[in-house]
Amino acid sequence: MKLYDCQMAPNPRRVRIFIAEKGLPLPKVEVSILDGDNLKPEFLRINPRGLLPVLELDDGTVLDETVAICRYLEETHPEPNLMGATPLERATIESWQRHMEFDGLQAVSEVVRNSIPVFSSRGLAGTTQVPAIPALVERGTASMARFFTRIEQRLHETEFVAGNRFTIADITALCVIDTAQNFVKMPIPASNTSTQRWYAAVSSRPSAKA
Ligand SMILES: N[C@@H](CCC(=O)N[C@@H](CS)C(=O)NCC(=O)O)C(=O)O
Repeated sequence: MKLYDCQMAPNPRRVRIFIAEKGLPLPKVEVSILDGDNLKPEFLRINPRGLLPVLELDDGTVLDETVAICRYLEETHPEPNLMGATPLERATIESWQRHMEFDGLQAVSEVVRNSIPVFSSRGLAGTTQVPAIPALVERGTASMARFFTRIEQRLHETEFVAGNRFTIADITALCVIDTAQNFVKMPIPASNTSTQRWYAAVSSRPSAKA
């Protein structure tokens, strides 16, 4: 098994953190999105959409989509559980995981894709070349403000995003927040003390270095 990875990108990092939490040794092949290596024929033969991460199994089967890869790893390596142990817990974690994607990942991607010069002709991730639309930065910034408000409300009530333990929903949220901070200088608002408390806890886990 090997992971086609990109160190600087949030979706591959979600899988790296997931793998680190599981304690799995997994060889990685770095594909540079900034250099456009994901759009070259060698990688498009592996994933025609030109997107990362991709997990290649030993028999040559290729899995794309972050959550599909995590689902496969969860079922083949069940401990520690990161996606739910009972029907209700699985549904709850899935729900929060989707909130983090819709409210957070989509919002920060909109800001990053439409404001960073390297993506000026790559407004969409992957093979379709469209120009960035600077006006979308405003919408993405408003969405990020909503994300910060919603996650603060949630973390005021619960220790972790999906409840009382660390799950895939925390991994997604951490990757959203680090991308916002590192790429477009949108840190957690200082007054959001519950999010700050949660961030200190999850980012000090060894897996966060992945
Ligand atoms: N829904 C996909 C999204 C994958 C995706 O957008 N990956 C980004 C990196 S975070 C990418 O490959 N971008 C390629 C590009 O910008 O050309 C997943 O979760 O795997």
